[in-house]
Amino acid sequence: MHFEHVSILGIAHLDAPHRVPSEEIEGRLAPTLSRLGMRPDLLRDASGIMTRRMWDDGVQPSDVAARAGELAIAAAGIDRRDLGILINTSVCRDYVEPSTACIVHSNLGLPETCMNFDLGNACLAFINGMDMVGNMIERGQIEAGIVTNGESSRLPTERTIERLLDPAVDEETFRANFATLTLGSGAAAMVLGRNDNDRGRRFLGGVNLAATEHCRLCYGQVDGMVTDTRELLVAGLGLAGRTWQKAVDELGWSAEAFDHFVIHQVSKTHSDRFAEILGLDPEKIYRLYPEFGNIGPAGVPIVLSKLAEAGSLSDGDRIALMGIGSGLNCTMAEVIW
Ligand code: MYA
Repeated sequence: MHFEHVSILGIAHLDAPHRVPSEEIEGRLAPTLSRLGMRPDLLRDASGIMTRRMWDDGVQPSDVAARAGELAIAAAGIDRRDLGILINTSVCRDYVEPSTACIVHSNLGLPETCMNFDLGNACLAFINGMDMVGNMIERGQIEAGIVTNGESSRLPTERTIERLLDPAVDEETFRANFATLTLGSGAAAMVLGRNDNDRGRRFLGGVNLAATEHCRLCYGQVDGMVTDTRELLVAGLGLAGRTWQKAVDELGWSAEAFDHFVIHQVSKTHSDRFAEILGLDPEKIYRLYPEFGNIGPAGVPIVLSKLAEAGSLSDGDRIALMGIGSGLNCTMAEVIW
């Protein structure tokens, strides 16, 4: 898909206030790490994640998604009555029903004409949401829309630590639960609209591929995630490589042509291997995971927002948004700043 009429009008993120260092988690898990003969600094050393953030106890995904939404609407400088759709893309939800989107919609005081729903696709959902809003703008169905996300890793992290402290836990169980300890919390939102009169930053859309034969490599519930980390890394890198090739073939992409690669943030190993396999300049990849961990679908928009906030983006910069979600699904899309 190549959009001609879609712009990012406003983007914003929120960092959760509480820093939870990996060292603290390793300290709590010391009896298990020692009993299983694992290094005391395993989490920091293997994943490259030094700390992650958490919200106050009791904060709901909709609370922080709406706060990020409010900031993105302000940044876009539009009247919220012009928003034709809100898509909430969090993995975390307030309830099974109603949708988190409708609570965000209510918190933001959006009009009755603004359609709203949740879109779930693991860590890929935010970019999928951008695509859906982009499609509706491109065909003239709406003038503008908003994608929101609020993730809270407090419950799965706490429950996983509690479970792993059970003296009956063996190495296999520990390894299957390890990825849960890499999760972090955060929120992001983006307003997209028609780019008439050269408003905003252009969102061009991109390419997608699925590899659903790997749908059971990483599965989560509200209180924890079970992951085959080795197989997921191998299958994820394979899918990312094929998706990149599709972008090369269909969109004429080349590694040299881009100024920034905004990638899904999982761990040091994933980022290093991803850059190596695709031949990307590692200097063009902003690394969120060391300080914030894996914030799921919020990771890509948070990095884009942080780059913009830091003044690291110049007019005309070509930015690749590269997402991959458990399932597995992969999207690579382009923004021209
Ligand atoms: S799902 C979220 C998935 N998240 C993770 O898997 C994060 C955690 N994983 C990692 O950090 C790496 O995969 C690890 C392996 C470090 C696990 N439990 O050389 P190694 C030890 C405990 O074999 P690597 C999502 O986001 C091992 O014993 N310890 O490891 C959606 C050794 O220790 P020692 C473990 O292969 C989909 C050390 O680590 C475990 O380099 C994402 C190193 O061992 C374990 N399970 O990394 C798809 N495993 O030295 C991914 C190993 O003491 C896509 N160890 O013996 C990838 C592309 C990303 C960008 C894409 C953009 C499009």
